[in-house]
Amino acid sequence: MSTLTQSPAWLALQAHQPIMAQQHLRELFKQDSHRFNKFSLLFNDILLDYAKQPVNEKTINLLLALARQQRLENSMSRMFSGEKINNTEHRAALHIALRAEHAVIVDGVDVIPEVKQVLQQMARFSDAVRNGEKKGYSEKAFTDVVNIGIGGSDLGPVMVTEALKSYGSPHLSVHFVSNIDGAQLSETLKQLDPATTLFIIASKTFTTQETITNAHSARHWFLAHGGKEKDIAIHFVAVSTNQSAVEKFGIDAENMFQFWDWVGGRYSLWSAIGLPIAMAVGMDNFYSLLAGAREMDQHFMTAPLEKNLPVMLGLIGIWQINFFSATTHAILPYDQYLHRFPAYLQQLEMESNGKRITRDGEVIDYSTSPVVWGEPGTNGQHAFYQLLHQGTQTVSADFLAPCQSQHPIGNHHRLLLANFFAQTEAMMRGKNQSEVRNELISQKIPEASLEALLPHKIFPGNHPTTSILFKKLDPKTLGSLIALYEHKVFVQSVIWDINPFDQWGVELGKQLAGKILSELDQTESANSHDASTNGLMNYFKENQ
Ligand code: G6Q
Repeated sequence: MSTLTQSPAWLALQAHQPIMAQQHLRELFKQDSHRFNKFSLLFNDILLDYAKQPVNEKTINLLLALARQQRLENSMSRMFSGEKINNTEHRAALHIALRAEHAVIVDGVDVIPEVKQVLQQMARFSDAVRNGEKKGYSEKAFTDVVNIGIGGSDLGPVMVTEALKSYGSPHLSVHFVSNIDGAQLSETLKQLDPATTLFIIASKTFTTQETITNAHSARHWFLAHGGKEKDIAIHFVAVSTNQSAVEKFGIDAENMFQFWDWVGGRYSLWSAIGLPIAMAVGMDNFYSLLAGAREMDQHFMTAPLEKNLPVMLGLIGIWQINFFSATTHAILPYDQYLHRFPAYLQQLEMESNGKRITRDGEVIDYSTSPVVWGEPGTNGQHAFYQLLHQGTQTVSADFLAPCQSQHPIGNHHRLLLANFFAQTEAMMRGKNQSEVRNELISQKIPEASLEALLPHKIFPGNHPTTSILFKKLDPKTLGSLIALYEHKVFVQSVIWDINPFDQWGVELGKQLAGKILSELDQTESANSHDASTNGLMNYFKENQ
C-alpha cells in the first residue's frame, strides 16, 4: 500500500465517496438551487462549470485538503522558479518561461532574453515569408509551408493552426507531415510546387526516425523537381536543440531556430516549434496566444486553490478517476475549429501522466491518467454518445464551446449550443421509468409494446460532465485554454506523485524497430523472435 492511499486526505475522500455516490445528480440539483454559483468559476472570458459533478461543499474541501497534503503550492513554485523537477532527465520544465515577461533563472542564467531573441527571429522570418519579401529560388513568393515533425513537434502546431484557421492568410497554406508512412508526404507533395514551397524540419533531438526520413525524402523531391543543392538553404529551415545534427543534414545554422532542453516536446508549441503557427496566422496572433497562456500562468500561480481553474479541473479529475473509477475521459468540443484538440490533449495527458511509478521509483497502487479521447459535437452525438448515455462504462467528460461563432450563418450556432446544453443536461438528469412511461403513453403506444420498449428507453443519467464556455475562440483565449489543461495535468501529477515531464514508455518502440528493420532487409526468413512476430515478418517478406 502506498503512502498516498493510506494518507488522511485520501482516506477522508474514500469515506466520503459512498455518500456522494448514492445521490443522483438530479437530487443534488433539487436539494440546492445555488449549485451553479457554488461550483463554477470565471477567469477572463472562460467559464468553468463543474456543478454537474458529484460534489458538495464537503467534497471540495476534502479535495483541497488532498492538494494541500500533497504540497501542491510548493510544487507549483518549484516549477515556476526553474527547479529541475523533471528528476529522471535532470531538467527544469519551463514552458512557462516561453511566455513569461519576468526573469526566469535556469542554472543561474535568466533565459528570457534568449527566448525573446528567438521570438524576434521567428517574427522577422515569418513576416518576410508572409509578405512575400522572402522568395523561393525562382524569385516567386512562397505559397506553401510544410512542417515535418512528429509527436510534440507536430500535434500542438497542427491543433493551433486548425483552431485559428480563420486567422490564416489566403496566400500561404501550411501543411503538416508527421507519419513515417510515405502516403502522407506523397499526398502532401503532389499538390505542391518546389519553387514556392518552404520546409520546416521540426525536431528537438533531430534524430527522430520519422522526421529525419521524411526530411530526406522531401529534400530528394525538391532536388528531383527543379531545386538545386544551393537552393536548399532558401527552402529548408530547422527548429531544434541539436545544431550539429541540423548542420549535418545540410541546413545552415543561420536557418535554424533554437529551443532548449527545458522545453518538453508536448509543451513546446510556445517555442520556435510554433513557427508553422506564426507562418499561418502571423506573429501578432502568436504573441496573443502567448499572452493568453501567460495570463493563465499568473492566475494559476496567484489565485487561491478553490478559485483556481487548473487546480479545480485537476481535482475534479482526481475525484472521478480515483474515487469513481472513471478510466476514460472524453473531450467534446462543440467547435469544429477545435477538432484536433482531443488528439492534442491525448498526448498531453497520456504521455505526461500515463505512469505507474512514483517520482521515487515506487510502484503505484492507484489509477493515474485515464484514456483521453473525443470528437467535436455534434458529430459525436450521432456516433458514440449512445455509450455515454446508456452504456456500462463510467466516462467523465469535458464539454467545450464558444459563445460566439466565427461564422454566424443562419441559426447554426444556436443549434450547436442548444445541443451542447441539452447533452450535458441529459447526461446529468437522464430519463427515469415514470418519465419514459408517460412519454410512451402520450404517444399512444399500446400497453404490450410499451412494456417491452420501456427498459430500452430509460436513461439512467447521473453522468458527470464539466462545461467550459468561452466568449470566442480567438488566439488569446486559445492560449489560456491550452495552459489551463497543461496546468491541470501538472496538478494531477503532483497529487499522484509522478514526474509528468519524462516519457520513457515511448523509447521501447524506437529500440525494437531498429533491430527489426535490419532483419527485414535480409532475404532469409526471420526466426529470432517469438512465433507470432516471426510469422508476421515472414508473411510481409513474401508479400511486400
Ligand atoms: C513529447 C515527446 C514526443 C516527441 C517526439 C518528437 O513530449 O517527447 O512526442 O515530441 O518524439 O521528438 P523530436 O522533436 O525530438 O523529433
